[in-house]
Amino acid sequence: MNPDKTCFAASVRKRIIEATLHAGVSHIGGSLSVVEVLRCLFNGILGIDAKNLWSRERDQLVLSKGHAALALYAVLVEKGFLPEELFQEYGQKEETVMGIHPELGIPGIDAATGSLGHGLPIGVGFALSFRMKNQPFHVFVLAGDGEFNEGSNWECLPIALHYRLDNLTLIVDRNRLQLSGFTEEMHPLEPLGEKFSAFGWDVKEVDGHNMEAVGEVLREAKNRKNGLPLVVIAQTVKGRGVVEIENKVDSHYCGISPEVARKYLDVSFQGGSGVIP
Ligand SMILES: Cc1ncc(C[n+]2csc(CCOP(=O)(O)OP(=O)(O)O)c2C)c(N)n1
Repeated sequence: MNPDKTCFAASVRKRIIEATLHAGVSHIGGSLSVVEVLRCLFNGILGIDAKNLWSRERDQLVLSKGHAALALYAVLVEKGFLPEELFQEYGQKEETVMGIHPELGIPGIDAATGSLGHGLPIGVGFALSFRMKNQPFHVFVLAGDGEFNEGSNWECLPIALHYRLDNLTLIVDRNRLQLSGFTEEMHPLEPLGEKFSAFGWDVKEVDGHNMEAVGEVLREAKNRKNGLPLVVIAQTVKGRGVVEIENKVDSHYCGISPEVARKYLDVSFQGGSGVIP
């Protein structure tokens, strides 16, 4: 293991594709859409390193869209936080902690998620606890846009404002798709930013695949002291990087053929260059 090494979006994408190929099926679409956000969080935003990996006394990340666990595992293994042998168990073993959804007990996983609509409530609790204990840590919650079908998410918004939780940042992966269709056709969310604003939250929008822009907005998020919780709406593409499934409903939970996988896995890349963005 080489703890705390830089991870690159291209290598994370390759791992997601390879693991999907071997497992036969995964939540590949929603995993590929959050690669840049996770990569930025783990490269210099989250105060997490090999020494405090298991600690609650550090910034916390709640992957509320728990079905995208494969993306998080891929980042953790690239960072050297998750052992390679454990990662290789994904989709290969009945008895493994490398499940479809993240569980406590896996290095770098701060909350067990998978049942949608619970990550933000957990994140509000973490942030409130840091505030009450006067601890300087920040909480990031990464949620899907389809997750805003869940009333529990909306119930949290006034609570976070009431407690002035500027140590809380919600990132919404706005890929405009949910399990079986486009959000605006199934459960319309727009104008999403205005809805968060109406709850008194600060709102920012960013191109969720532009690493520099994402890094900047998340760095600023961590340094805020204005008493307002923040939502970052990250405009993304479901399945990003694998053109065969990009922006397709079926990308939610599917396999990848060896031919398609080979197209992406065979390219030689160094540090993020190559065909896979
Ligand atoms: C409470 C709950 N209801 C239903 C599901 C099944 N489910 C898994 S993913 C998903 C769609 C989520 O959409 P979104 O949050 O937009 O995820 P993305 O499209 O980014 O993968 C659903 C309904 C679940 N995990 N939890």
